[in-house]
Amino acid sequence: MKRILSLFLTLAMSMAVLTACGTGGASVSTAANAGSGGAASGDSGYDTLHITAAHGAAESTTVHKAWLKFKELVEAGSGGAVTVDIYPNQQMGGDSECIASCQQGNLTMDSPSTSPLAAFDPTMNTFETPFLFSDRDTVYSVLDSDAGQEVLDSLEASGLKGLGYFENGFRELTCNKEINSLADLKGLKIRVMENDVQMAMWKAMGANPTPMAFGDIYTALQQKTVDAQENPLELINNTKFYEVQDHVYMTNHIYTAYVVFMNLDTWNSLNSKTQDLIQDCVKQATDYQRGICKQAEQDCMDAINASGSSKVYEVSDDLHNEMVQACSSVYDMVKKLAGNDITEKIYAAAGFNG
Ligand code: TK8
Repeated sequence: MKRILSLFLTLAMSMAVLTACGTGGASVSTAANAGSGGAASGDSGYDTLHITAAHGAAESTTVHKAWLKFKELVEAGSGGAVTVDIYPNQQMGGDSECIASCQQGNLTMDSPSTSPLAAFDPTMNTFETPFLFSDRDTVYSVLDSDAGQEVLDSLEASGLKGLGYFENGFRELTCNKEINSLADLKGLKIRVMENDVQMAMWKAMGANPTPMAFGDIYTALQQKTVDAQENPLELINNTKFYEVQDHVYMTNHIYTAYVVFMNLDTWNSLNSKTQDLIQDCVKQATDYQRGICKQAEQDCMDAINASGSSKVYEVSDDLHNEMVQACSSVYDMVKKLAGNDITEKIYAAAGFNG
């Protein structure tokens, strides 16, 4: 059903673009015309651009609120020359489909997790390092560092302009059995993101991981195709995974960022005034989300605990140490996939000895 809807939306958008451009240009952007004096830039000096943006999370999440903030700021800042339509909840397809759509110019902007993006740009694998970050302040300082910018810039080789990082969050394990030691993970059928490092780390911990798109998780848990999954509290709550899982363990085994990007041709067709505004609005939306996500996470924890279907538990230091130890076997893989140089820079910025 979602596929059909997404196909319909894509078709509807393409029609709208063709009508708007009148040139048959394939890009969603009308900016190419604007640059060559075709579409009105107006008195404001901003290019005319209609942005279609997609992401995979529910409308109640802070990443959706960040997108709404971006829309509000960029539309107001450009005096209406730049407009934004946001499609949440995998309406435009799963992460991998949306990344490909953005590369092809059928979507203007997207914000997938780093993990599925790594199949398009292996540099992203630096962020798949388990236990790389222990707190949000370190996360933000690394994402905002020169090394964080270098990872964003690497997207250009894939036809994408990296603009910033929204937050998905620290990931927690959910399952129906009690987990007290690493031995309890043995053979656990767990859904993981479509990423080689994620697969390897769960195997290293003794589990039996299956890669799967985000949109298929709830049904897979319900039908017991898998017994467990892992995601940040916001998604566990807002996608209602707690309804079909008894326990949430605060493993914090990885921090996932959402990477915000634009189709590179569209970006390159914009004048610098428009580019600067878009970049600045992504930055402001990022700051806005950072200001609300900690409280949102707490609220999600409270909601899960109050649900009567699931409870949130801290993990013991012993279990944490066992997990860290087992996962250390994937650091070499990360360096090989992402590149040693950039990985060393990210590790240094994070104060991490991988
Ligand atoms: C949303 C996904 C999600 C991710 C996952 O489309 O797949 O588990 O955490 O946020 O990107």
